[in-house]
Amino acid sequence: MKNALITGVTGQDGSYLSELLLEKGYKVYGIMRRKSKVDYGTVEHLKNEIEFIYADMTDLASLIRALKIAQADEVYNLAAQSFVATSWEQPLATAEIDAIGVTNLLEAIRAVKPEAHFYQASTSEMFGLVQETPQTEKTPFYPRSPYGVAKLYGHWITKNYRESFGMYACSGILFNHESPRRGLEFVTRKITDAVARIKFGLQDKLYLGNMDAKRDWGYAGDYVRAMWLMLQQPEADDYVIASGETHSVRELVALAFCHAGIELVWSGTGLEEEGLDRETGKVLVGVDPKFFRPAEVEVLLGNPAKARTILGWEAEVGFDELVRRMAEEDLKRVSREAGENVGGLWVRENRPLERIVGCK
Ligand code: NDP
Ligand code: GDR
Repeated sequence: MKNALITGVTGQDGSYLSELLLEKGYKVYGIMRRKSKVDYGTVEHLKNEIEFIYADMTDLASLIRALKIAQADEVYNLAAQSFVATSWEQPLATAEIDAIGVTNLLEAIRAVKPEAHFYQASTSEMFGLVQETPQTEKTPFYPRSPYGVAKLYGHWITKNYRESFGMYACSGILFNHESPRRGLEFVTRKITDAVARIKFGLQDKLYLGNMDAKRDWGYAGDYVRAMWLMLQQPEADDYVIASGETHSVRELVALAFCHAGIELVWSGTGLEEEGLDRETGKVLVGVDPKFFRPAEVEVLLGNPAKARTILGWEAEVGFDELVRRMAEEDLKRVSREAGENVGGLWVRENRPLERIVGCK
């Protein structure tokens, strides 16, 4: 039996990765921060299967202690201040956790278990102002946020420890990946949650920032498989993990509403842009400048050819299916919260009412 240590275990990816490793027979240790109340986040359902260790990415001593307890064969560093918008509000905390934190963890591994295989959660945000499309492992970086800059440090220090000390250290350059477990602050989940709340009368309108932004969105369950595959190779290396498709925020909004049986029509431009319910004429989507970023990453599109060839990795869930899963989970949850069972249809058939056929 192998031992794995996951930082960021209570986040979206931590939960899918824990499920994968437990299924494969690993003993899973997860790093957790001390909070005012115990909060297992996305791994509440696994709280008896994961062994939790209190530690923090900014506290080297706690990471050394975690390594000593876990004696991990594989270490997955998923912990981060991961919300790009917050990185302008807390640039120093972001750097402490997302940049220096990686060195803390690498030092802890070097001191306690230097032969461990290490995974670093790098990101497409490092491409930022993109220098070529689609982006590959060889595309030059140009980060556009304090988050992207901090992650770029984490990326290079991982490569540097591989080259300097011969450590088995990999970076996965993962493009956006989402799921019904995504935090509500990220745009996909903000949208699917709002669609459900609007559908069941708990919210009037959804306000967004830059709807022209385009992202290469995939499904988190597929992406954690790639993390594991990276650590099973004979040599450590870096890989782009992406869907190879890009879609705008506006497309995602329209598709999510479609899954709730609402067809949107758009009017106006820029800050005046609105999305209206075609049937009722009610304005359901508007723009709020507070959601724009000081510097934006306009478009991302990854090429996962290297991962396909070397790791044999393929995404199983495409964009349409991803949005459908997220919308339906939120519609189910909110319908329960709203106490509205819509004649029992949600619970019985597990699908939305009056769904528009062929949502696209
Ligand atoms: P989440 O925001 O869902 O999870 C982040 C995790 O990091 C949480 O468990 C959080 O714990 C933990 N954490 C934050 N600060 C610290 C700290 N100081 N010490 C210890 N733990 C801490 O992120 P995701 O699951 O979406 O992403 C996982 C990783 O992958 C992140 O590093 C992210 O930057 C990166 N990434 C994500 C992509 C995506 O599209 N999801 C794409 C590319 C990279 P707590 O519950 O205590 O807050
Ligand atoms: P991102 O994800 O910044 O790509 O980082 P997010 O979902 O926050 O934004 C995606 C795009 O949508 C635009 N947008 C909005 N975003 C949010 N959150 N809220 C809004 O109201 C809104 N309106 C428009 C944004 O401007 C942006 O262009 C995610 C995180 O998971 C990172 O940790 C990870 O590294 C990258 O993906 C890859």
